[in-house]
Amino acid sequence: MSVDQRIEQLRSTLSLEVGRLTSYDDVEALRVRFLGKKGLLAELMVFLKESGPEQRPLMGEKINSFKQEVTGHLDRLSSSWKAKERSSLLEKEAVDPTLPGRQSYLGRAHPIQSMLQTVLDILISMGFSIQLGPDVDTDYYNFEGLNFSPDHPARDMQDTFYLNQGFLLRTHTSNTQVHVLKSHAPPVRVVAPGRCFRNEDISSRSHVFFHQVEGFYVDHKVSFADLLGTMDYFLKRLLGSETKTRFRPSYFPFVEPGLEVDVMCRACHEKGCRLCKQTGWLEILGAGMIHPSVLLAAKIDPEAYTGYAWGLGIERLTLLEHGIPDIRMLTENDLRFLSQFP
Ligand code: FA5
Repeated sequence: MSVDQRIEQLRSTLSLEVGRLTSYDDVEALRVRFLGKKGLLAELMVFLKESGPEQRPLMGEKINSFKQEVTGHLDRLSSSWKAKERSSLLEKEAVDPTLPGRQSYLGRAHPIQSMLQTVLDILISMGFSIQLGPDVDTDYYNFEGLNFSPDHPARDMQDTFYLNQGFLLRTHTSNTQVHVLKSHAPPVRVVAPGRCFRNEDISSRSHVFFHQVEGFYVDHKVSFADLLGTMDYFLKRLLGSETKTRFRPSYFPFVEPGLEVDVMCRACHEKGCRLCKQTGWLEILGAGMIHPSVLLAAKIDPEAYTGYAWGLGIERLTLLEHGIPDIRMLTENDLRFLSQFP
């Protein structure tokens, strides 16, 4: 084959390949294929080597001019593809400067978190220190160590989410009492905030997921009067002295005697509403003197030590504080609702 025939062949290959180009990168790949060190044009040098001295200058000229032709052609293609790609990128990323700017919102604490912090601040100032117990725990810490025997009817008071391998989601923060009393010798004066879970019907005042703050104090000669005085002082600091509270006797297997505290419903101002079940009052905490069996299970001598404990619901306090009529509003994450809390 003569050099002219080979050049003609390469010219038609090039025009075929140009018809298949889809991008700037394709052009550059074609450039390497034709003009690269081991490219198709480099192969033409074989014709030069094999030619006699009188044909060589003419052949050199032909090869050179074909090389320039290919280079020029590829250069034009490459700049036109580059321009095409740039303009489609601009189109894709087009910004409309007439659009109004996006408003940015400052984050703020969730009302439950704010209430939790307020409660803890007061209790810390009263000499309590924070301990955390596990959300996932065993039957022993949630029930048995708190004087609930396996078939104790009071277990039904707290419907439980059971997990596998003997674990459960704690139904109250009282599990922390058992953990702490087992591992710390008295005196202990602890508050234990945390999440609780109960497999019960959701209503305007009860949810399957809520927060409690447990508090307990064990020492020589801790009395029921100490419990009442502590609760009274704490609630006055939290709610103000004008907010009415009432203490009622109640039953929990892990205290004796036990009580519950109700607060006047601020959602309806005692008129009666869905939140307070038309009673004008909302129960916010259970409390009592720690049962001797609980102390014994933690290897604390109930003859030498006594203690009190309480468990306070944070959601109910938050509802009362802001007059929110339904606990579900606290977990719906509706920004129109949440942005009302400074
Ligand atoms: C208890 O959970 C006891 N562990 C409290 C306790 C601790 C008593 C130490 C004695 C000594 P109770 O189930 O009543 O008790 O719950 C205490 C508070 O948690 C309630 O007053 C309420 O404020 C809150 N609470 C309970 N269940 C729910 C629920 N489903 N949704 C929202 N808050 C709840």
